[in-house]
Amino acid sequence: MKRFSIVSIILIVVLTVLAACGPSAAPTPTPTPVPPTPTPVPPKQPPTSKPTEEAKPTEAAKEEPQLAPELNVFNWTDYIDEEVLTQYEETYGVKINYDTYASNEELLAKLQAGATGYDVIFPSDYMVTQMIELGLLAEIDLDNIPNFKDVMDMFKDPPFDPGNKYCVPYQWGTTGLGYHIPTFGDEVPDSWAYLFEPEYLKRYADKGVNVLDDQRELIGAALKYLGYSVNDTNEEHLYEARDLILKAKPYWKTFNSSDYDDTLLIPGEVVLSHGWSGDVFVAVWETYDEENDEPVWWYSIPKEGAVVWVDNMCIPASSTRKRTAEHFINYLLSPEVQAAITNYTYYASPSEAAKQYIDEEILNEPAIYPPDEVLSKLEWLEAVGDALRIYDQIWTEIKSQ
Ligand code: SPD
Repeated sequence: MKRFSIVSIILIVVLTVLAACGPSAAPTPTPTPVPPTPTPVPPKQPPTSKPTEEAKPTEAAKEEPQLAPELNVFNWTDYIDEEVLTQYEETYGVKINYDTYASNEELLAKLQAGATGYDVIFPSDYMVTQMIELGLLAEIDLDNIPNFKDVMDMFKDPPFDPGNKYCVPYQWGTTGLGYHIPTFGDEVPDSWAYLFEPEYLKRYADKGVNVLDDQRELIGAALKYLGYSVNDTNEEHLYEARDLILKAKPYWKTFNSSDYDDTLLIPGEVVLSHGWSGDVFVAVWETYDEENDEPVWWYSIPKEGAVVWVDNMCIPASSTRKRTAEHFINYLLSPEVQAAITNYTYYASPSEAAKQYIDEEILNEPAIYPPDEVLSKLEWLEAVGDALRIYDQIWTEIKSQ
């Protein structure tokens, strides 16, 4: 729990007292440009004890539906403040078994290989479509998710899941370039050329370049640079994207989308990284030069356009604890919990009501909450139907050469 520090523990104690005062008791944001402190989850009632192997329900749980004793949750790497899980276990007596993955394709492969134990998963937009088509998701009962009312309109009734029949949103963000300011100086890597053009790469590749180990994201970035849609299904265009990637690949040090912020950006193992907004902002705040009051890392959205995405909370068709899964999903969607997650992940929350609890530095950061004029240049990844076969084949070529 890297961003959960002593400061947070003090804040928990303060918030436990302040929680009784209602929403106005939200923590005061720290002044710009000091990196935001995480907002611990205001408990429904003072924490009782540390979670044990068999968590015991508290008084709050008595008004709740019959809940299963445990829940198996499978989420992206480093995508939650673990205090949120502890709080749920202590309040409702449900033990959370938490496991992580690094890409949509890894999640899909696990489910297709017959993994049946999971109760809550977090696929992105296009992967929701694929999973619905494959019959891998259970329908969700929105009546059991009252916090869905706080979801912003832009995330309701999405094209990849009409009527939110299967999923509700968890967190959203963009995909761009994280760059090391001391290396680039006044120059802002504002184009995908910085990732794909050998003429550019030659200047800094010896200091390390990372790309996301994610087939739709990497092929999508190459397509976008070539002037095509990130969802292009034209075979010729896809081969052009493959060739661009293969020419750039010798200059790349790593393919990493799981812990690149911690293991590559923060320690300075690379100076440029294809990355997701929140992960790059972890590096921005963790390396912030407080003495000179300036960041060491920053994030740019390339001028050719990029991907905007939303990860979603869904229940696999094989889950046997659907009602408890919905209860947990509703908890994760509550305004205070959404804010605690965003204050930890630096990804934007789809909950309008969470905004009052989100640190102002995050809420007012256009690279995290992009304004409409930026959003209008971005593209959502969509399922590509039969062309997925070509994407898979190209990805195998890219990874094996
Ligand atoms: N460290 C958590 C990252 C989660 C990012 N999900 C992004 C999916 C975009 N296709």
